[in-house]
Amino acid sequence: MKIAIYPGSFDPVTLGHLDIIRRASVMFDRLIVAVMHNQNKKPAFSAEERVEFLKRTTADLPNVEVESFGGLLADYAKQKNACAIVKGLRAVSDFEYEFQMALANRKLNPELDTVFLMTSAEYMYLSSSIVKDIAVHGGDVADFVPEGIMQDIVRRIRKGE
Ligand code: COD
Repeated sequence: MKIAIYPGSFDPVTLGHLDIIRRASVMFDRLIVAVMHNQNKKPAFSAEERVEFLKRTTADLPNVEVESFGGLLADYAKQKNACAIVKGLRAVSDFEYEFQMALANRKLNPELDTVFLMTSAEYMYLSSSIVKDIAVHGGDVADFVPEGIMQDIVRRIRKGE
């Protein structure tokens, strides 16, 4: 069984993330979407909230699971018996950072390869930070986040709860 992990902050999940999840889910037998800690980012949503948004958004994908993990991705992949990490690439600016992480992860776990999926053109500019910025200033995020969780994201960001 080919198991892959799609790790990220998902703070919150966007249509760009969902596009990668859908495309990766047909490439592997099991896809584990892992909400993890990025030491360079301070999340706006708790890990539990991010997992819940992702679970609701991927409920129609039977081979996709969502979990959170607080440690090293390379260890988590070993624990889950995963053969690959899935990452999305939007632009050249993503490449350097992702390249560095892919090599570090393979050094930590030599059996682990990283598979990069190119963004779909319509989501090239899209990030969780842009969604939060638009929502906090009262803009419409309907084209950027999955429909089923949009209201919850907006309510939560505007109230700052
Ligand atoms: N289109 C395509 N792909 C996209 C889009 C889009 N519009 N938006 C985001 N993506 C991709 C990103 O390129 C990334 O691959 C993935 O989706 C998740 O994105 P984010 O922004 O939610 O997540 P990041 O980049 O903050 O995630 C970083 C990790 C949490 C994966 C990283 O910090 C990590 O591995 N942490 C665990 C600790 C660890 O092992 N550290 C050592 C790493 S070498």
